[in-house]
Amino acid sequence: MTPKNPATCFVAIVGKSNVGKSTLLNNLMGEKIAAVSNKPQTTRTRITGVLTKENVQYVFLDTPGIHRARNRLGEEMNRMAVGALTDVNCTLLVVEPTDRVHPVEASLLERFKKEQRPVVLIINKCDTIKKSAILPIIDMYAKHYDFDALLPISAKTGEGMNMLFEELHSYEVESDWYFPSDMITDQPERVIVAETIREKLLKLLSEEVPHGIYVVIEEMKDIRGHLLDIRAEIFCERESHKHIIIGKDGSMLKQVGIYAREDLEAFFGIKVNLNLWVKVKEKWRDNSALLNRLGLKNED
Ligand SMILES: Nc1nc2c(ncn2[C@@H]2O[C@H](COP(=O)(O)OP(=O)(O)OP(=O)(O)O)[C@@H](O)[C@H]2O)c(=O)[nH]1
Ligand SMILES: [Mg+2]
Repeated sequence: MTPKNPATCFVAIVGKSNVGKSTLLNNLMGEKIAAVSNKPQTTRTRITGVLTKENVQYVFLDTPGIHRARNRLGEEMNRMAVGALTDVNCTLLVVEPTDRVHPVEASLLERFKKEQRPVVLIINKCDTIKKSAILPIIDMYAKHYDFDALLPISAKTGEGMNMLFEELHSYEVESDWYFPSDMITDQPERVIVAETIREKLLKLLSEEVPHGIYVVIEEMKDIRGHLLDIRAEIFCERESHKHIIIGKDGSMLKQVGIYAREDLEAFFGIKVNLNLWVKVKEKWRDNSALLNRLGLKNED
């Protein structure tokens, strides 16, 4: 058998907030590289997952959920999502199995029509509905766009993922790979650490507080290859939020640290020592220069 030529496949994962785009990215990768939470606006930047399988290199672009922006950060996130649509071979529009097309999806579909873009509709979270409910949802979406395929899946259980990979074959193009074959993401280690901590804050805190948080890794030292010593600063928007994040006698911060350390030890494969500090930075989500420094500004 002659070896196949190298091929690549760039895939954008887009949709409204909280539909499971990052869960899908993690499942496609077989590794957790993107933060996931039950709160909207979890993903703030474009996250690249690189998966090299036999002769094909897939480059998945997870994006922030498109939403009605209430601050500059939100505007940048929306821009980042739409920016990911340039130069991809395939677009996955991820939706939830509901009985109506959300306005965010309708407006994306209008855009796709103008561009005559090849789009695969991913109806995610199909583990939450009866099998008999899937067909009417497929019919409803099919009336709105001439999708290349409409696939019911569950990014959580993995159901339908084989079908998705089968579908992606048709978008491969013969080309040299863009990334080394052992690379899985373009996110630096410090970003992965910061995002892991932010994910735990999203998990443990209620609605308003975690959305106003960013995390900076001040120091990360590898001590003789068997201990990672990390000092992280958690910035929130108000003094009152700071108290909530720290919790009674430090209990909340301690729990954040326990959960984050667990994930980080699994990711890095060594022991992790985590020092967390909480600070206040008012109105940072409208601070353009800071957003730029934090890598939360769209560069396109
Ligand atoms: N039951 C079920 N839950 C899912 C599935 N996929 C994702 N979820 C849950 O849906 C919530 C949102 O998942 P995310 O992957 O963070 O969603 P997202 O689209 O990346 O969200 P944003 O980054 O905020 O736009 C989390 O609580 C996930 O556990 C699925 O297939 N089934
Ligand atoms: Mg996400």
